[in-house]
Amino acid sequence: MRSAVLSLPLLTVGAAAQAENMYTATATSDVYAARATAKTLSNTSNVKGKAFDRFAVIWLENTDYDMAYGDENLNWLAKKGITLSGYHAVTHPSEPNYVSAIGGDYFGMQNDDFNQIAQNVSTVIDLLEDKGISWAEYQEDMPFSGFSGMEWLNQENGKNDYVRKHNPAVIYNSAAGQIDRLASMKNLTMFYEDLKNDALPQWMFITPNMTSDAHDSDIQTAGAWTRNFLEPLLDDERFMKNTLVLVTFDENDTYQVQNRILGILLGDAVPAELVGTTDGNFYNHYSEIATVEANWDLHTLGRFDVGANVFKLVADKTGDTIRAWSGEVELSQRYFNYSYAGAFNTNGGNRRYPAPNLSGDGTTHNRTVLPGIQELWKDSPAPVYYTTGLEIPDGLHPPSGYEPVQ
Ligand SMILES: *[C@@H]1O[C@H](CO)[C@@H](O)[C@H](O)[C@H]1NC(C)=O
Ligand SMILES: *[C@@H]1O[C@H](CO)[C@@H](O)[C@H](O)[C@H]1NC(C)=O
Ligand SMILES: *[C@@H]1O[C@H](CO)[C@@H](O)[C@H](O)[C@H]1NC(C)=O
Ligand SMILES: *[C@@H]1O[C@H](CO)[C@@H](O)[C@H](O)[C@H]1NC(C)=O
Ligand SMILES: *[C@@H]1O[C@H](CO)[C@@H](O)[C@H](O)[C@H]1NC(C)=O
Ligand SMILES: *[C@@H]1O[C@H](CO)[C@@H](O)[C@H](O)[C@H]1NC(C)=O
Ligand SMILES: *[C@@H]1O[C@H](CO)[C@@H](O)[C@H](O)[C@H]1NC(C)=O
Ligand SMILES: CC(=O)N[C@H]1CO[C@H](CO)[C@@H](O)[C@@H]1O
Repeated sequence: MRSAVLSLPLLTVGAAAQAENMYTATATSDVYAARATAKTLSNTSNVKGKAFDRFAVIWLENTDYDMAYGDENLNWLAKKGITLSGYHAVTHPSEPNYVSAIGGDYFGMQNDDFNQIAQNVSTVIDLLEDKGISWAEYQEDMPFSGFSGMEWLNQENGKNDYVRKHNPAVIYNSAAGQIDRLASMKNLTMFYEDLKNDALPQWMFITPNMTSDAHDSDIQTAGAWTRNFLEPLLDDERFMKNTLVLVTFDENDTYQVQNRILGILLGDAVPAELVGTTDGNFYNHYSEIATVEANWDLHTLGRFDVGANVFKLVADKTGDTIRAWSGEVELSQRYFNYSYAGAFNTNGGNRRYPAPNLSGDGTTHNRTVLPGIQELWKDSPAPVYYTTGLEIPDGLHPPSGYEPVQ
């Protein structure tokens, strides 16, 4: 299937349309029963990129920039790569940040609820599959591949382990609505299985459990987990195949200060002369999509991915222009700590999904919107609020018509 977006409505009104609701049960007996039959896929591919051939993202939780940078183990990792000192989250709390990192918007979300984003909204998964690039998620302690329930507790001590709000793909029905895509949302046991079989994909999103990622613990625990996970992989040829690793956070911890977070780029795709350096350019979660688009010449989603800066080490090879923040309101006065209105804003306000901006951006790059997305949205009368600029809205500076309700 080249364009999943386009073919979906034709295929799925029957069985597969329910796929996103098939594995939502959280009772222990339901989980064990589903685990026995759920499908697991390990797709691989080898599509050359301009700056890297594999992208692995690890997200930690709720830590202010200085706290993260001050952690001994994260600092050790930072010295092996590039420190991103201008990386910002897009809002609070967790879930909308995860959602933004693959879909190019958070659609007004200001909660961690059981949200399901409409099937006609695409993610980076559509863009990757369109070019035959394999992908997977690895969610620590997810009980089985494709589990879509709210949470799964540690069966020994009852503590939080896996949570849906930290699994971006499962929240989008365009991903969770297909069995083969659910089968690529796996746990960390499967990461080690895939590593052993030399069957890791080219794009992966890794979420440690609620203790490992600092959510229920502290930055020392998360730093130690991350180093413990990555250190052996840095010398593992099954993992390092011109690989770029991004370690970052969903959001800053202090809601009243700027939502700046630590980003660390490392891996064998980082040129030797950049190891130990700092890149202070403005990035946000949308840069994760833009960087992948630039690297593999993907189409775009036509949302905030289009204007986002591509990480400089990649932009240097793709010809993308890095821009500085030039909004009417200067960056130091932007907090990104509060969501505008939209489909998932439970405080009210305009609930309409905005349409993607279908005109390509010939000013900063020449990528075009995925043809399947163009086809679906070309006649849509829905408002468009996506510019091609770096400057994105937030609750205090909302898109016109999407002012938040307190
Ligand atoms: C991980 O997922 C696999 C595949 O669904 C499942 O068989 C296994 O039991 C899961 N592992 C853990 C630790 O939950
Ligand atoms: C989280 O993962 C770690 C290992 O990465 C494990 O030791 C721990 O038991 C898991 N769950 C909890 C609740 O800590
Ligand atoms: C897996 O690979 C097959 C064959 O290349 C492809 O049709 C399918 O879209 C891929 N699925 C995922 C989830 O990557
Ligand atoms: C966002 O930050 C500003 C500046 O510190 C503060 O006035 C405002 O209360 C914060 N908003 C929320 C929702 O935390
Ligand atoms: C986009 O393509 C047009 C036409 O080929 C060209 O003039 C323009 O310079 C390109 N823009 C960028 C940023 O590459
Ligand atoms: C996309 O889905 C939403 C929610 O079902 C719907 O309101 C909207 O009209 C759809 N847009 C298009 C272009 O199909
Ligand atoms: C959509 O993108 C084009 C550039 O490609 C831009 O000129 C236009 O202003 C954008 N639309 C909105 C609503 O920002
Ligand atoms: C701009 C920035 O990094 N924001 C802040 C995140 O929170 C801590 C305060 O707890 C600040 O020190 C950071 O500067």
